[in-house]
Amino acid sequence: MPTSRNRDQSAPSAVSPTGVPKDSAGQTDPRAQSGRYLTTAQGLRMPDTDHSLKAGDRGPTLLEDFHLREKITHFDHERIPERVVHARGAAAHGVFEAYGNVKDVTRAAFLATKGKRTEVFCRFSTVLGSRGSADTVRDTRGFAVKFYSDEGNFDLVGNNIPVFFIQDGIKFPDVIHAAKPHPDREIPQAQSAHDTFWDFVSLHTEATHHVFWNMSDRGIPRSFRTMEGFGVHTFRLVNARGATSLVKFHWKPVAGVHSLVWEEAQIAAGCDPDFHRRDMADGIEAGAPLEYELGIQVMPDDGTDSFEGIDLLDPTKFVPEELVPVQPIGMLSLNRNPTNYFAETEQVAFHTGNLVPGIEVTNDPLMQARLFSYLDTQLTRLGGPNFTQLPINRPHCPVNDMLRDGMHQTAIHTGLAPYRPNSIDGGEPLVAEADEGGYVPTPRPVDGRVARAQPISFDDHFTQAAMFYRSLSEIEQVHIVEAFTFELGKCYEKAVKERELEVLANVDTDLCRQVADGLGLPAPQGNPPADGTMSPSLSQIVTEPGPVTGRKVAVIADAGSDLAGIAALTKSLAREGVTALVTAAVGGTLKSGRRSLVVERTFATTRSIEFDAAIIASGTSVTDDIKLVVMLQELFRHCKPLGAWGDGVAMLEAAGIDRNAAGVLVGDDFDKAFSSDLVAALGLHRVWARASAVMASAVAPSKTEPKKKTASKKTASTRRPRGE
Ligand code: HDE
Repeated sequence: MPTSRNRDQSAPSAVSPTGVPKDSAGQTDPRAQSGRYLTTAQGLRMPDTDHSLKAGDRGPTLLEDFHLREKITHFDHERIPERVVHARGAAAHGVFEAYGNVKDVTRAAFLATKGKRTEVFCRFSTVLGSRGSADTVRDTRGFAVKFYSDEGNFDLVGNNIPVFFIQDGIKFPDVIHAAKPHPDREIPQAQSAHDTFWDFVSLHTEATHHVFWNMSDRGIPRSFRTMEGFGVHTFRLVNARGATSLVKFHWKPVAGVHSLVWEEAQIAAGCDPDFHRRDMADGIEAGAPLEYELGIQVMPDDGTDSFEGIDLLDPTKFVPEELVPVQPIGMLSLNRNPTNYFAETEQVAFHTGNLVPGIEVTNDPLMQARLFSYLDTQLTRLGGPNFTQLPINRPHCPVNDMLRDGMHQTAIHTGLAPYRPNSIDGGEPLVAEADEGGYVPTPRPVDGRVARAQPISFDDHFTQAAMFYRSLSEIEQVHIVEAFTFELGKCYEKAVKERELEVLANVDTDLCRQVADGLGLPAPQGNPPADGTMSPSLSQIVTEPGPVTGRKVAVIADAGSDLAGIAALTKSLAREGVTALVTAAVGGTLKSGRRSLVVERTFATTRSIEFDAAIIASGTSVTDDIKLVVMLQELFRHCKPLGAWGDGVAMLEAAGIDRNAAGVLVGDDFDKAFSSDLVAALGLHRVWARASAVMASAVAPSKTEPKKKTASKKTASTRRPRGE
């Protein structure tokens, strides 16, 4: 029974943080700034914000200047602590639409209901660097998605790599301390190429598998759009009948999985540290959303927590797609840029414990520790326990939580009884059973002797690392050799390099020999795994052209260029979602007769890394401008398509580029065939046929001969997943 007394309380008027009264629907735009006049935080209009209040024109500043004090005090407190990991990030809003084909697997309505659209906020990040570090460093990328579902927020806080450095969360501070800059000089920023990282991973060999992914092309993604995502841990999904399955989540980018080449990544880190966030924001603004299909691998929950010999609780292992195919269950489209970086991207608070009915955790000891960490870190980062009330973190469903007070409380809670049981507030809030949407964990037996220990099944640190390396194409293997050679070459401690070579010897003899040669050290004998199973789906090199949405092409031009041809090229590329950017020696407008074209980039303001290809328009004069020559040569060296029509080819040749080389498109005129050849070349991502001839190698050429694949290797066999 509710209380019989009449309530006499009154609350402050309902206004937005900037004083906007709520509309009749009780809503305000949380972004609103109200009024046209400059005010103090108290709403007082100010005549001047350029001069402090002084005793005379040349006199000292007065303490009574409340405007000065408020302005400076607020400024002094504008920063919050950056994330201890994943500090560098960029985000976008979007929508997730469910295909509705997983009712058998989960009762989570946002996944199981066909056509159900759920708002999301997705933040991508690097792990190691500070908030202002470069986007293109070699690192794992965070891929964190907050689903604002009708049943509460579900956060899938994943990475672009399916495995992790450690098996038990208690090692997280160790791996991060080792990977962060050295504590004495805080060098190097945002990279793993230093002694403490390799010291740790060479001693802690369960990191080997993740290290191989980091040293592969996955460590330097081309863009967020072309990045795969993984939930990493095994989740337990529950359907409406209470039946459970063990599940791995995958994000498959519609644009394919593509990477930078190392030199490009290094140049971008200097020329455009915002390379990835700019690409995402520009793409969304240009109407090309980033799209990913959500998929699941479903394994039986038979009480063993393992599948075909793979321990599903060991986050250093993945389940090959050849063994359990990824079943697509919905589409994510990131289609809106945030309005304010701090309010949204910086203040968003992910938490692996944000779960909804139908999605549960497993005993993976890494996952278990994460369940503690995320809530804990937000208390420091966001200054108190009420961060869930921030607009970016608020659930989009009713909240009645009995949590009260605390720093920065913005809710004005009504009622007298934030406790249960109560009669004063009519017994509310009520608790919900499973059929009322309550989160009722599936009963699972827990039994065991208390110990700081791990199962024997966690002991194999090399088999999957070897499978990963072996499954890649030759060019991708060369990249791994070069990455190890570079990173270990940056270490000062010989003992660290030698110990990591011993680790490599236990993965692949040939790889170890090549890296040892590059370091000028002897290659140790190891004991690489005998099992030769391959997982071809791990290779990201495509042989058929894929989508080209979001790609950029430089069109090199000057006042004498074929402007009609450029306009036609721009139009035909735009139809494919590709942006053509007119690039010339100086800015302004190129004019010819009645036609004019705006110059969007100049040789001084751009660099090759911005483009996926470059085309020289007919009529463009040959120049020895070193900036253009370097740009064309870099594009060629980074295996990107180049081309020219008409006499534009002369500029290519002046830059030393052979018109007959692979991936160089030459036409008499700009026509349809030229455009479709270019789109096809872009769709292949790189002209790998050029690679061995042009790429700077970290290892002496005679020693880079990649290992030939033997045809007799097994492929992990295909199993039909449950719930298909
Ligand atoms: Fe995180 N991680 N993590 N992590 N993590 C954080 O939370 C932590 C782990 C991941 O865009 C922090 O809000 C521990 C695995 C992403 O805001 C912190 C352990 C995976 C993000 C934290 C792990 C991740 C974080 C820092 C071992 C991949 C960025 C700030 C038990 C599946 C989310 C914050 C964003 C962020 C702790 C392991 C991914 C400190 C203790 C495994 C994508 O709470």
